[in-house]
Amino acid sequence: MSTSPMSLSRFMLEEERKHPKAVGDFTLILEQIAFAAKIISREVNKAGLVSILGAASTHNIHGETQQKLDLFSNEEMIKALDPTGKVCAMASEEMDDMVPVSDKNLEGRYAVVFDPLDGSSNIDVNVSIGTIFGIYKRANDNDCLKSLLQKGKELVCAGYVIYGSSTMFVYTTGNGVNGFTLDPSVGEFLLSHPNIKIPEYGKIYSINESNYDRWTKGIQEYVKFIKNHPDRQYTARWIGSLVADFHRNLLKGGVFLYPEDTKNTKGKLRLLYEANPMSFIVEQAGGMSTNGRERILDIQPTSLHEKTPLILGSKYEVELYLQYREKYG
Ligand code: AHM
Ligand code: MG
Repeated sequence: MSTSPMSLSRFMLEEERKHPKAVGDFTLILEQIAFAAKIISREVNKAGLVSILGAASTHNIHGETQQKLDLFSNEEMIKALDPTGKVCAMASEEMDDMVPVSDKNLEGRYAVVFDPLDGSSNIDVNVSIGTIFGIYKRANDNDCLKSLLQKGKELVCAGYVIYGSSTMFVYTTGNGVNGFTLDPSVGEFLLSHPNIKIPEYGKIYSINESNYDRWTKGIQEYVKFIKNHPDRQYTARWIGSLVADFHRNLLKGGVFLYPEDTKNTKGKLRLLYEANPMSFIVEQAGGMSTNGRERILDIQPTSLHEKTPLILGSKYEVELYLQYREKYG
């Protein structure tokens, strides 16, 4: 007799039972993120049909005000998390300051960071995009900002949702990485990719090569070497959505790079909403992540929207980059 598939909800509950002191707050937060993801997925999938895209505050055929999908996604995340009363602080890539939380969250024991819809340039053209999130325990004192500005290695959970040919929810609580695929017929995420491990090396390198002339010598020499690698033929893949590029490389192996250049002197990606969650996941899957000088998860954030160079993926390719960086700068 075949067993019924493991749903994300059941998986979370079974994980919670492994922690006898758990009171369910964390599971509730994660459940709510998964709920928001289903709503966002639904809107992303029908985006072309209902002309929800375009400038914010346009009207649909029912005369209702429409929003851009990234603003919509931001609101859905907040609407899902705030009512839990468990989140003392939130920060979103879409908002300049901390997300205001309602009073019932003041005692909340967790802080959440998220990029509600990453891959903005791909939203209007039907190319895979995603939601990224990270969850921290509240910092000891009452400073909410401090709870959000913790090092990535303090994350208790990180995950992403990819809205691709199917919708997938991938997350880790520091005990391996698991992926769940949304079955739209039952409206549930079902365990499809248990215990994901990134291969030791891959054949894919992902970098926006139009920045070549602005790169440092280290990155230029690295890419030249990769293209003429003595042992295997690499191929380039660049979707322009971190979630999609990362997800592919996580499953197939390889490296994703958004390094610093003369225009983006600190790279383009944000430490809190993009680099830290993905770095936590890749390390849990057996890979590596660096800014070229230090492990991403060791960086002490100083502001909500700071950027960082990001090089992450299979161990072999990331270690090789560090050698080139060391040699050429
Ligand atoms: P966004 O937060 O505005 O969506 O930008 C982040 C995205 C990443 O998903 C992607 O890796 C990168 O920007 C692509 O940048 P570029 O357009 O320079 O290739
Ligand atoms: Mg983003």
